[in-house]
Amino acid sequence: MRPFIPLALLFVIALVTTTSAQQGERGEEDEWPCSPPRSVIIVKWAEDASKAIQAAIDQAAATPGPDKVIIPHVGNPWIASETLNLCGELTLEFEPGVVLWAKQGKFDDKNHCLIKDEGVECVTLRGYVGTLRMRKHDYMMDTETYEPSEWRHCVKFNFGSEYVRILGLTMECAGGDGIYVGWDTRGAARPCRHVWIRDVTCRDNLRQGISITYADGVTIENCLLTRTAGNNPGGGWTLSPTAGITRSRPWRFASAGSSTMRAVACLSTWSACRWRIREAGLITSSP
Ligand SMILES: [Ca+2]
Repeated sequence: MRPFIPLALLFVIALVTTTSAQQGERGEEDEWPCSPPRSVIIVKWAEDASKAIQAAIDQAAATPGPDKVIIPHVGNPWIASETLNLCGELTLEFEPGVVLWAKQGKFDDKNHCLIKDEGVECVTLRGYVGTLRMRKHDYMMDTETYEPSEWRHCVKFNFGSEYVRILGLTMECAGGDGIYVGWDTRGAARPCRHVWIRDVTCRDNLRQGISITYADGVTIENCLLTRTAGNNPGGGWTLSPTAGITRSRPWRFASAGSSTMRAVACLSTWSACRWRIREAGLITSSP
């Protein structure tokens, strides 16, 4: 005789299981050691968005404790003429509808990125319905103005930053990757540690949606990587190499193969792939 389990009890079991799963999925957030912002700085609109936003970030850096800098939605794109340098203990919040757009004719150096780190801790870039946009097609077509390159990323972390979150933003038309996390090029080979990338869309970027070449503890969840084209490998994402990585869960597109390059191949077409991946351990390649 089969044991009788009341429907209500089944519901409770299902609820507990779901809650446990959600807690497991968000478990790393429990490890987030950073304090919430104590003060808020709202950026004032300016023709040169870079100077206005950088001034707010510098103000946050000069203020003891964690701060939030808010870029408000003003109805027009914020036009950036140069790279924004992040400070520590910073939440950079893009209000819904905000577009930060690289100015035409700027970012001409092959390594110019829209946003980069300086080896800091406790940084959150948050922008649900917020967009970081570069000018990939200009970079490809106008080689007199723009030095040919595959390194003009929307967001670059490669100076050993720790506790980094990128949430909800769309990265598009980068002259490189939407997001790059890699080597500290200043000599000390320090990986970025504890990086969360969640609810991000990378669209129409030149080289990759996301590249992780050197990091320790990366969580990537619920991202949409699509329409990467223009420079090899031209995929959704790459981790290089995969040796030594401990996976806490299967890749969602495991049917495409378990190697990174197969994963890249899966995402290298015009088709969009939604996926979730969690990685723990050192992700590295030769410098
Ligand atoms: Ca501060």
